[in-house]
Amino acid sequence: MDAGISPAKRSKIDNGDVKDSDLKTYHGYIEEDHDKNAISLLFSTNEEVGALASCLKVFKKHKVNLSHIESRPSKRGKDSYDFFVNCDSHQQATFKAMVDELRMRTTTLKILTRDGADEGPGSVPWFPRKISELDRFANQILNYGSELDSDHPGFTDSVYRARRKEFADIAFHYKYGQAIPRVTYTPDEIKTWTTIYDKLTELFPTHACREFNHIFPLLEENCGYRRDNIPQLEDISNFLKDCSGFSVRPVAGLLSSRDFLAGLAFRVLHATQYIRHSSKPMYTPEPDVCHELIGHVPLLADPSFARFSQEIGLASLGAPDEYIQKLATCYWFTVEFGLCRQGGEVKAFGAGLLSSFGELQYCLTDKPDLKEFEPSKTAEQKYPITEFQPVYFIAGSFEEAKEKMRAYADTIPRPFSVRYNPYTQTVEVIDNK
Ligand code: HBI
Ligand code: FE
Repeated sequence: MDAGISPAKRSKIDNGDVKDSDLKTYHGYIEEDHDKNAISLLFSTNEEVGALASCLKVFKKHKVNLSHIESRPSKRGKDSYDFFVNCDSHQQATFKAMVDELRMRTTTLKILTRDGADEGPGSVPWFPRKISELDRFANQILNYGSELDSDHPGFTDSVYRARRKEFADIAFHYKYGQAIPRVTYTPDEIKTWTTIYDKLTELFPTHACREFNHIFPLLEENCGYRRDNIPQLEDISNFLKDCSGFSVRPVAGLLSSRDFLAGLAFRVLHATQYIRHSSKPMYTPEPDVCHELIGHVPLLADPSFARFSQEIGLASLGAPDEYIQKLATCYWFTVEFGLCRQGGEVKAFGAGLLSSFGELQYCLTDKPDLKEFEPSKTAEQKYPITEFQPVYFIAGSFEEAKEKMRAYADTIPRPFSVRYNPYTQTVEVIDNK
C-alpha cells in the first residue's frame, strides 16, 4: 500500500510491544510533564463512619501525594462507595507497601498505571480520563521527527530531514486547547500534494462511498482543499468540531496503538502535518498529511462515522494488550481499509484506500476476497502491511458497525466500563463488576 508503516514498526505497534527504548523522549518536553509518575487507583469501601478517612491515612503514612479524588455510590450495593484517586508513585517500594495496606481497608482495589507491567493483580493499563491528558502522548512516539529509516525516500536528504524536525517540534510543543500552528508549505511540497490530489479526485466519484463524496466538496468550500493548496490542520479541526465534534492534534510520528486509539475515545485524530518526500509522490512508508487530510478527515465529519470511530477508541481504554491488538485489527479493516455496500455496489471508505491511487482501484476489482465485517472474526484476520490487502471486510452502515463494535467491547475483560461525557470531555469510569 502507498500509505503504509514499515513492517518492523507495524509489528511493534500491533503487538502493543512498544518498549521504552523504542520511544523517543524529547528532552525539551520532559520537564513539563509533571504527571509522568501518576497512578490512578479505583477502590471501594463499605459505608462506615471514617472508612475514607482510614484509607487516606494510609496515603499519608506512606507519604504518597494525592492530586485528585472523586467518589460516588457504588453499583455494588447501597452501603458501598467507589473512590477514584490520582496519586504519584515516585517511590516504587513505598507505593507497593501502601497499596498492600490499602487493600486491607477496601473491598475492591484496582490500579491503573501507564506501563501496567509490575503492579500485580487487578492492575489496569493507564488511560487518559480527560482530553487534556492526551498531552502526555506527545513524547511517546516510535520515530523521532528527523530520524528516518535507511529505506525512507528522504533518508539522504538533509533539507527534508531538517523540515521534518520543524514539524516534529510543532507537535512536541503542542498542548490541548492551543491553536495548531499554521505552516507555509514550500512549492516543492505543494507540487507533491497536487500530484496526489489530481490522481485521487479522479477516482472518488466512482470509488468512494456516498458520505465521503458528500463531504469532500464542503472541505473545498470551507477548509482550503484545492489542488494547489495544502489545507491547515487548524482550519480542519474547527470544521470537524462543527460537524461531528472531532478535533485534530498534531503528532510528530507514529503512536502506539494504545495511545492512538485512546485519542479516538475523545474524538481526537492525531494527525501528521509533514508531507512525504517529493522523490516518490505516490509512496509513503508512514502516515503523512496527504493520508490524514484526504484519507481520514472527510469521513470524520460524518456523525455516524465519528460515532463508530469513537466506539473503537472507548473499547480500547484500559483493555489488556492482546485486545488492543484485536481492536487495532478492527481499526485496520474499517477505518483504514474498509469497504461498504451502497445501492448494490461496493465502495471504499477506509483512509488507506482513499489516499492510495493504486489500492483504491485494486480493492474494487475481483482480485481480493471480501468478507462481512464481524468484529470477533475481523479481529483475528492476519494482514500484510507492505502490499495490497488480499482480504477486505464489508461493513453495513456506520451505525450498524458501531453497534457491532459496542457489543464486541462488552466481551473485552475489563473490571469497569467507560462512558464518555461530551460536556466535560471526560471518560467516566463505571465500576461494573
Ligand atoms: N500513529 N501517528 C499515528 N497515526 C496513525 O494513523 C496511527 C498511529 N499509530 C497506530 C495506528 N495508526 C493504527 O494503525 C492502529 O495501530 C491503531
Ligand atoms: Fe491512517
